[in-house]
Amino acid sequence: MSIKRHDWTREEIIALYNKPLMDLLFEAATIHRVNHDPNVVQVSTLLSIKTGGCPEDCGYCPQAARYHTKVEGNDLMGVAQVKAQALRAKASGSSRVCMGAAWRNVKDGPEFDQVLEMVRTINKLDMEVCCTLGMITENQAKRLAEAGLYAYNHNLDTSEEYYKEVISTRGFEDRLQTIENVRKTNVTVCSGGIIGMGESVEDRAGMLVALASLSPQPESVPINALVAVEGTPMENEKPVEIWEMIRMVATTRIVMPETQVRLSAGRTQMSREGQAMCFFAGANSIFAGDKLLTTPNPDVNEDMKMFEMLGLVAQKPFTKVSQPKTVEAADSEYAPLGEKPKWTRPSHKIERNLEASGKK
Ligand code: SAM
Ligand code: DTB
Ligand code: SF4
Repeated sequence: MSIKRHDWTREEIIALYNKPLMDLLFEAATIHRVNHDPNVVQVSTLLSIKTGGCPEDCGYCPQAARYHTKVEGNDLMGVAQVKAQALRAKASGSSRVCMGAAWRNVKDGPEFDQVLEMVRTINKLDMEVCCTLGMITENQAKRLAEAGLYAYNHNLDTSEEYYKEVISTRGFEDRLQTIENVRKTNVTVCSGGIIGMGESVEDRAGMLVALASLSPQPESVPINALVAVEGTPMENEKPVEIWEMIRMVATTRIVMPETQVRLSAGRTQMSREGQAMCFFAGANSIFAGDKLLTTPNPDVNEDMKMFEMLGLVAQKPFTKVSQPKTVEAADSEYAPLGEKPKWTRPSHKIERNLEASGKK
């Protein structure tokens, strides 16, 4: 029943997604219970360590410099500030800190060295550390691993076909390459996507085919509902219905039975009942804290009440994979290579992106 398959077809996944809801829920919940404790939910806290001013044109993103959003950009945070925030997250019950930077890719130099120090600092607090910094090379993945990184987040976001309607400054294959680079280390892979960007059910299934066919499958898969931010090309997308979220979570659970499925962006629009159905359908992770990267997230106390009401408990750190060791900068085995990899720049035209950037 919960045999892990890497050869799911798009048609099979569409058929699952469109099943009568009660059948879909029952199948997903059954698989969930075989592979996980259904009353345990992993809690991550996001921290935007470098906000805004990003050169990419991701159509959903309020941090892309070219769109006229209200996001105020910030330089890279200091290590002490990151430590203070991590301690707060730990005190409020988070087992993981996920640090996000509005970068296209990582460049070797003092800023990356500073991020490595943040990783060391948080790992020493006995919390799982995740980073999402854009594209990285194998050498950079190894340096992150050596610092004690637990997970790297790099979303496929949607199907390969629809990706071309969302982003023109990089290709889908770059995303896969970064995931492959992370896989050359012991760092776990976190990769998922967004629903509600105007994509079809076929595209949602296409993304799940791509994720499920990775071998090994990602250890965690965030499912985000688009947060339609004013000024982005997707500002007028209609909100994702709760039923779509439940179906997407359940389908993800069935095709990736062992992964942690994360109920990610979009929870402010979901009722407790809706979220409870997502947990029943196999979601077993959330982002907690009143902010995601730049947009609001439910209040921590409200989430605590929800956990109490549902009898859910927060997962302890390093439950699934043991804690990595931290090697100090002075003892590092890897020197920065200063590589300039040739990530693709397809630069095809996406009308709504051009319109929103006012460059048409
Ligand atoms: N710059 C890096 C990158 O793109 O890989 C890391 C940060 S980026 C903000 C991380 C992820 O946040 C994106 O891949 C996307 O899935 C998600 N995201 C960004 N804006 C979003 C939005 N408005 N709604 C939902 N998810 C969003
Ligand atoms: C993920 O899949 N979702 C998070 C995290 N990984 C980095 C980010 C959501 C961002 C939502 C929009 C914002 O707050 O800027
Ligand atoms: Fe930049 Fe990441 Fe936002 Fe794309 S999703 S614009 S790469 S911060």
